[in-house]
Amino acid sequence: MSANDPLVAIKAKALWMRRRSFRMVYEAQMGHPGGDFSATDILATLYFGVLRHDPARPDWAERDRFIMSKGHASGALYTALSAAGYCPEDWLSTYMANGSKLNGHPNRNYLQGVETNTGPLGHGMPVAAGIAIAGQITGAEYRTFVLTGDGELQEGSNWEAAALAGHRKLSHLTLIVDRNRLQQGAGTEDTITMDPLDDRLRAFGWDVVMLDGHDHAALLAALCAPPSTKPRAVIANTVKGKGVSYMENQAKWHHGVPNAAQFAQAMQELV
Ligand SMILES: Cc1ncc(C[n+]2csc(CCOP(=O)(O)OP(=O)(O)O)c2C)c(N)n1
Ligand SMILES: [Mg+2]
Repeated sequence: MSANDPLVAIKAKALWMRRRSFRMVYEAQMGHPGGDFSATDILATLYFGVLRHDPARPDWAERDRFIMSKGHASGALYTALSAAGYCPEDWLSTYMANGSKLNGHPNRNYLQGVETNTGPLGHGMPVAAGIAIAGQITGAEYRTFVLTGDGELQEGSNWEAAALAGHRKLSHLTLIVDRNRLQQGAGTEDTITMDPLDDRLRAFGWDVVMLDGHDHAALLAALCAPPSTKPRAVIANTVKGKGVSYMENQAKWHHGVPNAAQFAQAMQELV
């Protein structure tokens, strides 16, 4: 791995994002750190290795679009956008404070780089499908990426969008599923079975790749692969709370917040 290998930058950004987003949650005493940490490596790979974008021109017509459908993991999105140059780092210290542009859930009217407002689950996929259809009609080259939670896929709206995308062969649409097997307070398979998620998506007309969602090289290869003739789903197997020993795979860290000792321990582990 050479110094200008994108994987070196992605790894460094992911570490910074975890440390910085957890500080945001600690200072606000609110947030969704478990889902921030399962998505961090995916977002770091997207923003620092995949997306064709320009923070100086957030409305550039040919930019790749990224929609953070699991909007509750705003700590991961805001740290990625800040590191990419969409807002000054000191905005992060205002997370969820009165008057902040960084709400608990992302708002495109407040922060450039946010493609569409999210938070109510099940909205990102339909919007992403619409954006991909617009690109297909105009012959644009941009690609549209959308990240959903796995519990989020229990919302029926996702499956309407998946059927539409498969039917219209939206080759420039990529769905990434943060497959951490936990939702709010319970396991996905204990709530509504999602497996076999890959076969379900294939039946809807999608190409499907399954990988380790913390493996930057695997993510980079899957997300940079040229479009085929179908929409692509990347099922990213992840660990909710990834990177902090007491948080990993613990449902209570969906929206748990650290005390001073827990925060200090996390900073020791995230190195
Ligand atoms: C329509 C809707 N219902 C309920 C919620 C409350 N909620 C926020 S996050 C969450 C669980 C999401 O689980 P998952 O999609 O697996 O996210 P992750 O594990 O990645 O945090 C719920 C129920 C919501 N935001 N929107
Ligand atoms: Mg989940």
